[in-house]
Amino acid sequence: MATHVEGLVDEVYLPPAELARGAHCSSMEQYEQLYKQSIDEPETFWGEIAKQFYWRQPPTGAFHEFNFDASKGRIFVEWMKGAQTNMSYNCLDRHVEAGHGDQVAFYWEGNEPADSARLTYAELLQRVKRFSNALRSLGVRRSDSVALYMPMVPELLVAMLACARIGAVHSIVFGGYSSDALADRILDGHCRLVITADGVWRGNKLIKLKHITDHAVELCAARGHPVERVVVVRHLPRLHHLVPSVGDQPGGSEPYNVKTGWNSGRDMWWDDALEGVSDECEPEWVDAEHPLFMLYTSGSTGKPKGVLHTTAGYMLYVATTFKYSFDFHPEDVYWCTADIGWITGHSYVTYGPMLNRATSVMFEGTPFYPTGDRMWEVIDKYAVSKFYTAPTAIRALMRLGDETVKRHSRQSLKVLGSVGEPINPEAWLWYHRVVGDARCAVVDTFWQTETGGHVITPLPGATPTKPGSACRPFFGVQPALLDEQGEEIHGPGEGYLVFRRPWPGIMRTVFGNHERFETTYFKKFNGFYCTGDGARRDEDGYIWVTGRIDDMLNVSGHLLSTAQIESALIEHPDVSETAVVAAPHSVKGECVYCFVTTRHGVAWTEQLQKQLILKVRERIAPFAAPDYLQYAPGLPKTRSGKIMRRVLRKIAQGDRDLGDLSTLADPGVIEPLFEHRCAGA
Ligand code: 6R9
Repeated sequence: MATHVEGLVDEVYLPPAELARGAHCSSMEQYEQLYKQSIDEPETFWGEIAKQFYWRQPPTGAFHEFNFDASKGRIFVEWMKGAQTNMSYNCLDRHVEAGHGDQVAFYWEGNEPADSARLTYAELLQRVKRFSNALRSLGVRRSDSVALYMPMVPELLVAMLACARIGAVHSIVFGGYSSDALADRILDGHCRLVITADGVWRGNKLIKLKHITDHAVELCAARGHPVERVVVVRHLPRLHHLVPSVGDQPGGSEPYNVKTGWNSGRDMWWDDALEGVSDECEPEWVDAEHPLFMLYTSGSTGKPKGVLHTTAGYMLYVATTFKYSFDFHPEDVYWCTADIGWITGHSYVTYGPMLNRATSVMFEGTPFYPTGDRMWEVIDKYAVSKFYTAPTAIRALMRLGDETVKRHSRQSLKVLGSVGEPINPEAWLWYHRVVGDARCAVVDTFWQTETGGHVITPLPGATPTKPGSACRPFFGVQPALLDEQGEEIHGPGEGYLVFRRPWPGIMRTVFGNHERFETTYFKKFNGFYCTGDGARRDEDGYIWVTGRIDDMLNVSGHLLSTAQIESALIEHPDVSETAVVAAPHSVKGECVYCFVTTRHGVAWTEQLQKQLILKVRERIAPFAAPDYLQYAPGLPKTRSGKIMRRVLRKIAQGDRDLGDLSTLADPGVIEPLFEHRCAGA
């Protein structure tokens, strides 16, 4: 990493004066005041915010109830129970009825710069109503779950809002996952309907979504779960094919025939599903605690968890965090580069911006296609003022040099957001000085799929920022740091990052497994929600999230569990044991480093390594593929047989300072592991 910025890292960056002047929160005094009210009087604080939304019925009982202490019974969180509302009504009808139907909701920017479209709030509402009726006519009812395996196209927005409109629960699976991973999620979520597309170009690569879905549906059938319907968006033919024909890959000769494997009793084009449906669609009025969506996240056991979010609390929370963290104003053009398949896309591409009636950019492509200028071109094309991306993208773009950025104006930019993993100070400073010309606020937003929205973040018009720190808690959020014994660390110090009480956007359960919800998040420390991250608090009360302290890896902002990768590797008949650890990576943040012990007599060949990589790609996703595979004649274990991952992490980094080895059963395993270490890691 560059060292020329040393010294600046300790500096504090004040909110840009111009931004602070008109900001929703424009000083730390105001922040403290609002924060205090959110903690002392949550009902008044959130009750005031609730007034901007449409409620069919007000809450019937307490505005807010919860139990956060597993020793006192079942964990639960409720906001505004008994109130009735509808998310799609609040995202769409509310704005159209107020006369804003002609406002652009989304500028859609395709993978090819020549492909673009715009969608107003009124158009989107009309499409959502029609597709809601299509879903109903396909038999989807309130509380049914629907799987969405789609590219970043307008139909994805339409599908998710249509589910919300009819009270169905969407379960979006990121379009980069394999058929195995998709099948696991369809099964676990009991989805009988899957919405997908023929395919999508990501840069130069064609992803055959329909074929992947077909395979996933077969896997589900083999496991006793019939998927009744697959609705397919016809996306590829409407694109400008500057990319070499609809061939397989650039230079590939096989044309991609989406109709191969078409099952006419099951598969249906999106447009055909809309045939003859009505333009009118009364929303399903649902309870405040009615499920809105589930979204799978990696679990430390290896089995993904369906994180379940409900309606009202999530609505209050994503709307408010969006408004304050980006200091959103009606004249803004906002762009979040995340795929909707991740929580960042759910909360800050779809729901947060739409609840605030924002005009956003929705981007199908990648930062590097057709060139590494793409981000800056798009920013100038739409005059983006609020930009939100991930540290891994920032680091990759930083490598292309300052010139690539500087030859574009970027005058419209005001706030630069970061999310997904800890941002290293060098990348933070580059983002601030080069991308933002030192005149924009950088907001490093810490949160999780489970938290629904930002929980620790600066506010751009108020918070003096420090490069690498997510700064202070959002309204309603009370963080604490605990040591291994669960004792609270007051003042400066480092420990487990936990939260003392719920805010409206926190997850409510793990779909179909409430017990797992309680054990994963609440049983480690009674009375606290445990994030699984470590953090440090400095003298100013600023929080510095240091990263996962459980068996989780964060590769380019995507969470993966070591167990999940290990179980894919161990399926190979030549493998007897494996251990996967995170190793530092200059662009991805962390990468996947695997130790593999082969069965007796099996050679460690290149072919075997290729097969192992393929296994992981098939079982999980290409982005989970091991970066390093090292042969391990033996693994370091404690006398009770536990693999000592902390030692393996050091070996992966080539660090000989292994710490306390008194519990190591066989010290003889260490030296050979250093000998077989992968070069370059
Ligand atoms: C939103 C999202 C959650 C994990 C989280 C932490 C890491 C996210 C961060 C950050 C440091 C930030 N993380 N944002 N770490 N600073 N600003 O990414 O959700 O995919 O569930 O990942 O990501 O480790 O626990 P999710």
